[in-house]
Amino acid sequence: MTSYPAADSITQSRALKDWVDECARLTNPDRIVWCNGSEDERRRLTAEAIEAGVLIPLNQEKRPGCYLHRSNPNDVARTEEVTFICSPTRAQAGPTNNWMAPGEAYQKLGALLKGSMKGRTMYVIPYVMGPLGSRFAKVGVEISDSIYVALSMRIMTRMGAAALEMLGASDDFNRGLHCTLGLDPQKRFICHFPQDNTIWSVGSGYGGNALLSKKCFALRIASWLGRQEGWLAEHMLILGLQNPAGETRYIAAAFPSACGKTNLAMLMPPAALKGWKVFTVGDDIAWIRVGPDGGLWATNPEFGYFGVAPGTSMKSNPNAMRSVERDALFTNVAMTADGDIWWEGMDVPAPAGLIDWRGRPWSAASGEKAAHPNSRFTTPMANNPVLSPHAEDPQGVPISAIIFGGRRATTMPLVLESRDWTHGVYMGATMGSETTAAAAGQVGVVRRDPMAMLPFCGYNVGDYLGHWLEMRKHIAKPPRIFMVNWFRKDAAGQFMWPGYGENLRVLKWMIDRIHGDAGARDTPVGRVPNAADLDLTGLAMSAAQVDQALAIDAGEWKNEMASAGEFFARIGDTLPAALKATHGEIAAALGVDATHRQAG
Ligand code: OXD
Ligand code: MN
Repeated sequence: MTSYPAADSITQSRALKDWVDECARLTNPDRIVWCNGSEDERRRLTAEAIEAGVLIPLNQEKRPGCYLHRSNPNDVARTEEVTFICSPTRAQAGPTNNWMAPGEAYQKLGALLKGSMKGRTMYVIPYVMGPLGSRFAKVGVEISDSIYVALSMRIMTRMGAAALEMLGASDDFNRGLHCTLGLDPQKRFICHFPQDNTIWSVGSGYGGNALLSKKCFALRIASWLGRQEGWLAEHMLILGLQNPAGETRYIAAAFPSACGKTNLAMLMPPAALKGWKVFTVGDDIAWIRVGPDGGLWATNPEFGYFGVAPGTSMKSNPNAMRSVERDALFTNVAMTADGDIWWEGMDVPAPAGLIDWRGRPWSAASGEKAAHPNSRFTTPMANNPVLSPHAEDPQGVPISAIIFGGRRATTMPLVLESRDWTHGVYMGATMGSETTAAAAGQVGVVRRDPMAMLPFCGYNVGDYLGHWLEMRKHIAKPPRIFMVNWFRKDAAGQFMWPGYGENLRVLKWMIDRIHGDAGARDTPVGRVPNAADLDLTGLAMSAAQVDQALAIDAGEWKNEMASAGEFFARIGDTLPAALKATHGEIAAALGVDATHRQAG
């Protein structure tokens, strides 16, 4: 088998060379290609991907540098049911993760990987997560037989020579081995070995399963590294909020998928709030550390966005639309007759001659979606017109507020401020989001999703919550913690709050609270503004309507406490006592019985 270039000429890391050799012996590729991240390389790989039918060139006049990829229709989303945390014991993975013993996982996937790259090219993809030269930054290397992965990793991470330079002769890097295995769902396994800083992912080419830098390394493995090393890896956007006087505060916010995270990260301020600006630091992941000032500082470890396309429009998120005008890879969107892109919710009528995400002519009469509901764009963050000037700051940005949020038709007010750090961690621990049943008009089934990390926490969720509480001892200046809900509905099933840009009014209240300039009332579940405490300038809503969105309903909260209590019972022994105590205190203040029903 040949290697371009020879490993010895490209890296000083003995450990890296040995590991690449080991993977090559296992998978037996025809060729090994070390990626250097250059523009020349991008052009060459793109040409090869077009030749192989992996990428389809889009209209280069309308969308320069943009290409379409159509995935195997069986491979369009993350597959939580075959995602495993392979820690030495089941207890270390905890009650919310699938677990496989490390020996069993290496053996099972090893058998699938044996000779799996015969006749194929093995790409060695070195990358850095976090700004170069930053104490946040970490090196990973992904080995993959997918040219789509190699090209996507160049967008999503700082990929190539810079990573090998940062690695030097060290053996400290995440080892990610990925093989498509003919995209056979029977051979699909996403296995994480936190103790080995290793990921083995087989049988899928979908971003969340195959771009190992993202969910696999920057969240699952990094959450575990963060616990060992005293920092946090979180499923959070980071935004900068600049007031009319030019002062900027930074906010980190955790939401489950499909709750408007990318929209919030790129928010367009409403015209009525003159002089306010929002800048994006990150749209999905935050690595958070205690800074020299005793506050929390955060960075976005990624270099690009992997966003959901449907629903993105010039109305809902013009900055995202501008971010995909050039150099973007689209996956499973529809293609227009003139080689442009289209998806549902783009706010442009479906043009005639549309080709659907599977490559078939589409007509509205088919009743099918033209773009897959989880179709995506992968685009460099540098394309974002409101990218924060501090997105690449090696120090990260100082965090003034942490927000947790979900999609809740009932119960959760527009905004709620925690009393202190422990109460804030409790809010994050019990946060939930409604399943699609809510969309059908019924009260949805609430899936508890602590800190939006349920599918992404690389170790026992109880220990993870303990780590959050433990962090407080090292933070002299803790940020305030809030809960938000943009999705509350009235009795007629209408959203109570307009959302999108208007959410800035809620963020502004938070910043004012931090400066001591805004009012709030105490309730058993936290502090809530009255309508009069929010800046409602130019908002087409009465104060009474806003108060309705802010209301705390004792009956609804009774159910909420029971449901949160059930989740706590499921966590079991590792649930920190302080959170159990907070639960009891809130229940007592509400006058409800907080007894945890035993799980199972
Ligand atoms: C997600 C994503 O699934 O960011 O959360 O892709
Ligand atoms: Mn995400």
